[in-house]
Amino acid sequence: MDLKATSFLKTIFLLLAFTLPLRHAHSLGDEAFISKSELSPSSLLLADSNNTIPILVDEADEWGLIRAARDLSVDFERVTGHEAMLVHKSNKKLKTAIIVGTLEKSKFIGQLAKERKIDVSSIRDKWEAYHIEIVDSPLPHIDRALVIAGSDKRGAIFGVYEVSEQIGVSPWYWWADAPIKQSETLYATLDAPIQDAPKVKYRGIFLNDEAPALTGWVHENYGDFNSEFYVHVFELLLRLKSNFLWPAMWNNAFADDDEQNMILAHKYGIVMSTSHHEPMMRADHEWNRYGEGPWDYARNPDRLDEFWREGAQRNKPYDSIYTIGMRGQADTPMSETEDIDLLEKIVKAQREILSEVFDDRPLEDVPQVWALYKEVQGYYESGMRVPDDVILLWCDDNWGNIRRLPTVEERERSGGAGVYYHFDYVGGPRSYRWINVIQLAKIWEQMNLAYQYDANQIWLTNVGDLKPMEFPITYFLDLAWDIEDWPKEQIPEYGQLFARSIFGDQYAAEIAELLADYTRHNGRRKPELQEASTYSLLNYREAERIEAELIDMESRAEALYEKIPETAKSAFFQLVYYPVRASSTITRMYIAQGRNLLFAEQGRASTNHWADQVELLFDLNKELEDLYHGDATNGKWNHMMSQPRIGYTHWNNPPADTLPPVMRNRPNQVADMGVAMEGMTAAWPAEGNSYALPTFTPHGAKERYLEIFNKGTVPFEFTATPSEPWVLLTQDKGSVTDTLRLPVSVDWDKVPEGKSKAVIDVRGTGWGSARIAINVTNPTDIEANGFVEADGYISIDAASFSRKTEAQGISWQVIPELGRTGDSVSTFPVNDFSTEDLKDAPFLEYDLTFFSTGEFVIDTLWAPTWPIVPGRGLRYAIAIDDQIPQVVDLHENRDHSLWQESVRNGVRSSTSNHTIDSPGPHTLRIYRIDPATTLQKIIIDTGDLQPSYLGPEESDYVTTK
Ligand code: REL
Repeated sequence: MDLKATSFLKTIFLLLAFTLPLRHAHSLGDEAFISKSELSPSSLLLADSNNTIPILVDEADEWGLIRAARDLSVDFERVTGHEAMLVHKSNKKLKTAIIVGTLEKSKFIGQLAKERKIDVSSIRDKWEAYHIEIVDSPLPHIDRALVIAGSDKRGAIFGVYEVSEQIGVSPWYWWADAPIKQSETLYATLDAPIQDAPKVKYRGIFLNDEAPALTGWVHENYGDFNSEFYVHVFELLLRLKSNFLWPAMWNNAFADDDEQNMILAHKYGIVMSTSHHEPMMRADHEWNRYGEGPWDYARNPDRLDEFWREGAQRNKPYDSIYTIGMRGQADTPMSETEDIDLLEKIVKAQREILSEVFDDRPLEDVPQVWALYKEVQGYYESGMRVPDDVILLWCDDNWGNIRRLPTVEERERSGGAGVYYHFDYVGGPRSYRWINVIQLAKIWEQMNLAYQYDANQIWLTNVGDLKPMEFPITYFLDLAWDIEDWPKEQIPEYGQLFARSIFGDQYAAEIAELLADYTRHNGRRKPELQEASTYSLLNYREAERIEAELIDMESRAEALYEKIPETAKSAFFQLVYYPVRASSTITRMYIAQGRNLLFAEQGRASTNHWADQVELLFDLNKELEDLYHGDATNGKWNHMMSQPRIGYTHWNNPPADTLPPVMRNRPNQVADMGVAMEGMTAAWPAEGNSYALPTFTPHGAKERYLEIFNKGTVPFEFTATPSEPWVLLTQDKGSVTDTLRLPVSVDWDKVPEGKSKAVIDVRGTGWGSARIAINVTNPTDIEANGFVEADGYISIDAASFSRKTEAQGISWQVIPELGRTGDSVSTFPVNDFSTEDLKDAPFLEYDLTFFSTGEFVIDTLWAPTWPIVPGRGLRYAIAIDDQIPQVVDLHENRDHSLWQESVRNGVRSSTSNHTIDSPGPHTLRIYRIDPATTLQKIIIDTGDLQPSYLGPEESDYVTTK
């Protein structure tokens, strides 16, 4: 090949390189550009056993960037043992360097750009963008450099922390003691530049509901919520590529408590604001400290104006977003009635203050936000408006379901919109403040809606005490950075990437499973809402199954804890072991309480054993907390898990965990038989009862059980005799000390066709015998196809559809891991259109086989999503076969108690009635009408559906082909 041809190819390559879409780096993804070994000859050595590459940063550059570069230099020491020297001038000794700077303030970056050694045209003027590239001969005396250029201060800082994470320092190295991934050598390998920039402008957290846990810890370590504490928060946020904070406000006033709080936030690069009910950068508590007269604009406008003016003046030098509007103090409505005139007057006054204070810039350049929280959204819906340049902050219902998103017209507003979300909440129907109860998939489902409807100016989430929310915080902020990098199909993988980023490859898959399992479990029903009767002890072996899942989850966590290297144990405890074991302990305690109460009613001697179990598990909850506060974390996180979570009786937590009430009895020194059976509270012998096991059908439960138990303390012998040869028992006699579970099944080869009856006669102590009826239905002549009716129901996981039909470019798609029992389905792309004409609607089909006929209720379980668009519901249509589809609006009845029920249960149930007049195969169709309807489960009651929390497990699926 001649020289000309090579240079032609090179030109083509360069052209291609610059027209290719930007490569994005996301630390958890697969675009790693730093490795421990030299991956290619063009790799740049960053560190070996003797030296670490120096970091060159212009002294004139941003203070916050120089500070972050210093973090990077220390991070190198953490990883390699050698700090990277921070230098401000290029000199002969350098040879190679990491050059860090902003486009505007770094003379080094400026020179590189000017000499076209880096092409930063596509990040210039962008918000928080960065460019990373290996450059040959970047500056005199330097042969090669890893260049990190930022379009602005934070862009450069994020580039620096991207490198930090890739060399082996997790953003959680301090806040969760994530182990440093030590390495003697480090190389950068990039064959093309990496450029990245966020999709959401302000991405942050709200430290809230912060006592007793965070407050106890802060007081012990820092005395107060001062700058010594806050610098740790700022650093964490920047490492997570976040830029925005609502500070702790329960007993504090960020700017007033310590002058350095605000100064350092600004210098670090954090944009501060105050929560939805704290206007004009003034904390609620500042009014308690300095305010005169009532917090009431109608009566006290002058003093309030003055108070707010001081806030604006104080914050003028600092990056801030001004909350405008007014609510009552401490998160209460401003007044009993909507006083729109007054609120408009308040906003007008606040904006006047801002334009006077910020007389050097147009008012639209002073970021302002109006939070449409709780009753304030009502003001908006009743017609109140603020000027277009104000960001509208739409809020969730405090339970992770966004109430409303911008309409097409609202999306035209110049200020745009954002979302205030919750991982933690104090309020009704019940506070949840202790542990992480948030599924990643739920965050994705909701924040994807926010993204699609352009609520992308602010994404803010209430994280309570910050710990133990590390996992969902990371995900939320990664989605905020660029949700397009994280499609729903990657939800399961994210857990693995998160685990890998902290614990390395070896156990990532197992850890991810544990993270998914415990969050699914807590998402089913938050620990604070659980009680003895949550999971059914009688039906579908629900409590037993959940208990088995939990025990299995705990033993996996236990086994991993043993294997995890010493250096990672504390992090593992905080991020995995504690949340798994502590969450499991609560549920197991309530299941034990359920057994205790049931067994007391049945008179079992084992009642006391289950009372002891409740107490043991209650104590274990405290022991785990003590471990978190002490030995497992070397005492670093004392107080952090001190939030009470057991013994709620109304929305607010009890002052301390309170032992659930248990029953105790005093068994006699005799032998005294009782017989309980699956599905029944009453146990033989109890007055006025007849005893039967649930009906056996070929596609139903394969096995049922009797429990022969002792009411006294002396063992006894029993016999169990079935009346028919097709009733199978695993034993027909034996001895019982405490409880003996006797499985019962039927021999389908011998059962007659149609309906049959039998009896099991159980004889033990005392007079007479327990006679338990066995009913069997063995239908014939029906060839089953699809989900088969059995035990009086058909139960289907929504994602197990038999077919789906797309229409008008919209289709039903699976959202993995969303929901209480499996995956969910929703329609994509999310858009503004409802499919009013069902001919144009995408639909799902489920093949079913009924053995019975009649009027059946179909209960569909949906994510508790809000209709999002004003004046519209959340509709679907449902039909069996060619019956006329019924249109159902999930929000037809907007009764508050229904909403409460839906957030307690984590699903919104919706029912429709259908007539099945012939047995055999049928097809159920579910049509999309409105966007954002997300289906989890379908339960058809064909006459014998029993109460349970999650509904029966999925029915048998039979294929005829
Ligand atoms: O979750 C919320 O947004 C509210 O409960 C809090 O912001 C509220 O202001 C509360 O902490 C105290 O007043």
